Amino acid sequence: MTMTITAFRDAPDRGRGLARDMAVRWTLEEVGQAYDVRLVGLDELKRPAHRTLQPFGQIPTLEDGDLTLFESGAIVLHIAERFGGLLPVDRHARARAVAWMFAAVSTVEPPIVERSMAMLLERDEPWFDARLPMLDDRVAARLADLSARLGGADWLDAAFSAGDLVMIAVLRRLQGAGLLERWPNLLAYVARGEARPAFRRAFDVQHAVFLAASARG
Ligand code: GTB
Repeated sequence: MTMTITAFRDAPDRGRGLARDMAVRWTLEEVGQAYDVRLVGLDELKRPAHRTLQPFGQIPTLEDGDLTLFESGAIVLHIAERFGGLLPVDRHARARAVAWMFAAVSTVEPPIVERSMAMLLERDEPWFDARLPMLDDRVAARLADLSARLGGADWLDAAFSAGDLVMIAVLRRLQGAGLLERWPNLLAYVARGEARPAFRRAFDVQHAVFLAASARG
């Protein structure tokens, strides 16, 4: 049975693939699984019907037969475990790939989200200019450590894995922030991920949703 995911009908990122359905789409493309997408309007997110799938009224979700899942990281892990190619067979390497997934969502992403939320909601506050450098520093501290660990390697732990996929999806949220540019190896790492055919396919499909919505006006 074809899996179904949910994504925004009207993407607030204007089709840049920054919302969290992108990691799920990319994962499905990497493992070669066709999927259906149910587009959800912002007004539908907090309704009971959607909350049965996602208790916090957010996207993405996954329906895979009898299984309904929320949390993009858990969804990526489920797909990567079910189909081959994104998690190493070696037990230790597999555990390390999962650790990188957790590192992406629980260590690297929080300061990035905090900064994005401040940019979105606090720009007009009188203290914003004083707060921004502190938010930048918190993101930069994570990026510096990640850059040091990646060094000159292509991927975080030998072959490309779900750990890289989630990490790159997280780093992409820094687009336009002018922070990633301080670490050329991280810029190249993100570009390497974005050059993967599976990424391109996932990106184009979600971008088409934005283009169709724009055409409707
Ligand atoms: N931890 C959850 C997961 O990983 O699945 C978080 C899910 C989440 O944050 N979903 C967001 C959502 O549904 C969309 S992705 N928000 C609506 C709500 O909470 O009411 C976050 C996102 C939104 C917009 C941009 N953007 O415009 O660039 C980027 C990322």
